[in-house]
Amino acid sequence: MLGDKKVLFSGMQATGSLTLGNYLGALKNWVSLSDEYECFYSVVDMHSITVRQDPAELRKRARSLLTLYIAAGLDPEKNCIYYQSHVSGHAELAWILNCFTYMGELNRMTQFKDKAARHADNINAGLYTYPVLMAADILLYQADVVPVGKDQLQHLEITRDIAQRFNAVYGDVFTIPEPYIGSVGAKIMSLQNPAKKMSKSDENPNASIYLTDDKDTVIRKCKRAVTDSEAVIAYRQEQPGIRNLIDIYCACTGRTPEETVKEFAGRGYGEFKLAVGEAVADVLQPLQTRFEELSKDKAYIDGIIKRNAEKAGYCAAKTLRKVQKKIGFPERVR
Ligand code: ATP
Ligand code: LTN
Repeated sequence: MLGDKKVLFSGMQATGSLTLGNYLGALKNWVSLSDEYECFYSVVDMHSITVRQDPAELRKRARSLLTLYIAAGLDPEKNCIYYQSHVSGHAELAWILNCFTYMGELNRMTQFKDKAARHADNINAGLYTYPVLMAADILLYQADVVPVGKDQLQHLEITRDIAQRFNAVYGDVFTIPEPYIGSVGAKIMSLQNPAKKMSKSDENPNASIYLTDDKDTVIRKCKRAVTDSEAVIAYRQEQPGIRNLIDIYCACTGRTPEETVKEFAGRGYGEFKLAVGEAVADVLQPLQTRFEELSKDKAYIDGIIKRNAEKAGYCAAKTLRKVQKKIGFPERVR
């Protein structure tokens, strides 16, 4: 608890352009939860360097992502929006938690196995201990709840295990966090292969809708989406392409799958795909306008970066001091 509110922590990596999957699966839920909790939303740039990055590009993307958090509707006066690398407590706590994490646990992480296979020339120790840094992010702020997409559940599980192990030795130091998975948009699939999740690192640009895509591009991508030859708009497992488009349509319009199936009964795929494209473009357009406006206001964004890094740093230091004391590091002499 911070004040009378429970604490929420989440973050996104500044790698690649954000997709509609990132927005519907994560960012949109963040906005809807932001009144209820004391929120920390981090741009996790320290996680990004587990794969090679171009420095100028990383800096640019990190700033765009932070701006996008605000453009999506997170009020930076009420939510602590900051860069992970500006708060040294993340790295300090991660080191301590490394000493409470077993290699056997890390060996089981599916994201590590996937990324190691994709970056076989750079399987570094950071990629391996990535989940420990993520645990440090969450535990540093004593978060009660962590909104993520389904693919991050395994990392939440290891965070809970590390926290419980630590608490068992030193008493109630860490709050045990719960994951929060939104009901709609939890897993948006690729438009070119509905068996795969929509991902910002997909090589095929037609597979993902990017948050920066203009209306014509969005409609073109929806029209090209892989479907089937059933020629009926139904919400069922056997039609994964259409099902995914229905999920997208519902997440963008607030309608239910049943209402959508009724609305498009007897109509063709072409017409439905156009409606999906228009619904997506209607959601993205205000976000893009706000992003453009905010990007021009350098002083405003700089102020937020500075103030929020201080606020996050203050909260992080409180937990870190407590942990350092518990494990027996010497007290500072003032
Ligand atoms: P990458 O392809 O680089 O691994 P990604 O697109 O999977 O990236 P992340 O940065 O790993 O994105 O995820 C940011 C957040 O967005 C996470 O909470 C994740 O669960 C969520 N997310 C990512 N892709 C989807 C998707 N297709 N549907 C729903 N949520 C998603
Ligand atoms: N691993 C996450 C990003 C992330 C995160 C976190 C999410 C890093 N630290 C803490 C929630 C809480 C990802 O790739 N989506």
